[in-house]
Amino acid sequence: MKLAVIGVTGMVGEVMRTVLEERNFKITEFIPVASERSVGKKINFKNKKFTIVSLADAVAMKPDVALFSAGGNTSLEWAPKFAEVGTTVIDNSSAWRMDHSKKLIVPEINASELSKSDKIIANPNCSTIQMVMALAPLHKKYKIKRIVVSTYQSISGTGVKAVQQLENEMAGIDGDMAYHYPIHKNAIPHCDVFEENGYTKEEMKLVRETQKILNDKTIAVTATAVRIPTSGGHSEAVNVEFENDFNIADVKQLLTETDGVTLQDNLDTNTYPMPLYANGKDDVFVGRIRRDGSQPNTLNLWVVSDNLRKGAATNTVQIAEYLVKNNLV
Ligand code: 11C
Repeated sequence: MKLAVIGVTGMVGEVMRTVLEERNFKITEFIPVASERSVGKKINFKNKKFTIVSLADAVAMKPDVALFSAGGNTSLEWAPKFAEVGTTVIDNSSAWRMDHSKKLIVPEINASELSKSDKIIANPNCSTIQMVMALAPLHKKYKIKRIVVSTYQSISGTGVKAVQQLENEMAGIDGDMAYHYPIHKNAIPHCDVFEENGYTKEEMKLVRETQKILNDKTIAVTATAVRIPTSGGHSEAVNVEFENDFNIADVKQLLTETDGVTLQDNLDTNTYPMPLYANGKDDVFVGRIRRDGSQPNTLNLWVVSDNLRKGAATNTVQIAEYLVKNNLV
């Protein structure tokens, strides 16, 4: 397995290296790729040093799989060039997610859609992944009618500039701003750019990607995405209305049995998910499960996950693992 990581020096690229190491993903040749200014520099992977190469050089090396996390424009331009030489691209940007010819994959939910002919595979947005991980088993059993979600998103989702902004603000240092406003002691209801309809792109990803992954256009979704000064993961307050009634014990049992989901829900011990404790973990944590008494068949949940792990790097690596395990590359 010749594996390239595109955007290897970025925040997600770094976590991809860690996750590949932790999961002992079998690689015969590792090809680290980054922007021109990093080409020639060394990076560490599995206790060895590797030299960063350019995108063009990486295409010429014809990797079996390329994990992309270098932004939408790089993916749009370069993923097809890799696909043309036979590489299977797993792309972490938003570039291909809503393209009808591309699959949008969360392995625990819909990896079985994949075939050998999928040469560009899209990895969903972090806030979508953690929400559908919690909702997919419930959708199967009770059928979702409508989701109302509010997110509390980590600054690491914006990138290193935002992490630096918060550090500067906490230290009282003037510096570059990733956001229009201070993030320290603040909550900014603005993740990604605004669309014509008044929602942000991040909010619309929750709508469109959820329908695509759960393969059900009838699911109504409305979202408010908010950036908060935390770094360990995204949190989501999810209100979900089902066609069919449920009982809370069954919901908890179902989530306990779901791969990749950890139930943290014990009011007696003040147990519920929080980003501080999800940080560095691969699971999606679910708690505060309770019936919404204001209308029938409706449930409230609190969902937390490390946005750089299951929200990005881990999900991407899991897709690669699935391809290998099923002889699809
Ligand atoms: C955020 N979810 O937290 C974004 C980061 O579409 O892959 C990832 C953006 C994307 O701001």
